[in-house]
Amino acid sequence: MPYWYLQQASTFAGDVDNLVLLITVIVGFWFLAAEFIFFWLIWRFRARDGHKAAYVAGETKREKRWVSYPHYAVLAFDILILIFALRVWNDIKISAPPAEERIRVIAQQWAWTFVHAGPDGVLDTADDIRTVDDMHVELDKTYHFELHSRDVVHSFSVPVFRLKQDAVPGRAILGWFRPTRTGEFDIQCAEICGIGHGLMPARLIVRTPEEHRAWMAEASGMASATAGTGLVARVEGEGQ
Ligand SMILES: [Cu+2]
Repeated sequence: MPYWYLQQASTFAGDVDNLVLLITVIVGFWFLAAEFIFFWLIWRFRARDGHKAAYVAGETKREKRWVSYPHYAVLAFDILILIFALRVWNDIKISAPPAEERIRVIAQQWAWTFVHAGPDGVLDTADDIRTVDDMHVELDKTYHFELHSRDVVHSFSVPVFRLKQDAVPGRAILGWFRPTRTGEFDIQCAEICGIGHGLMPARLIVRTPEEHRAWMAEASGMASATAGTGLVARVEGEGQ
């Protein structure tokens, strides 16, 4: 299943994978069963000497069972999948645990800008840290992200988090995640957003609290060193 080759790095990644596994098992079992019955019928009712072919219109109740019973089964399994899917959807997209920190994600053709709260842990203060194409977060901390787009529809996709959210111009879309594994992972725009869409990846870096603090100290130093040179002013000036 997906997690055999793709790491899980958020609290809800396992729930998404289990849902995919549930659907795969249900669909896989009935796919194999249907193929097995299909080939068995072909073999069982093959042309043989002394047997005349019958014209079956499928009009009697007994004959219609081949259609109606699978219909009932599809309905029952759909409801089962829906129950699990709504639970997972609610946990990821509808309700969110309280935020320990907020992070702003800004998409544009064709780059990602991340606004980190900085050492004080509060967004929109002087010590905010802006980066382009790399997002830095702390292990086991609940983040609320605020997703913006400066131009067209993009999609913020973080496969190891099993998180995907469209960015819509004019809207600030809220979501959450809580990293559960340190390391460097892929972020990719998952919405065709123009000719450079394929050139819109970014990196996610999850660190332990100590390493994260060290990164913040270094990044804050760099920001003040480049302040006034115009190097970062271009990105900062564009706001949300
Ligand atoms: Cu994009």
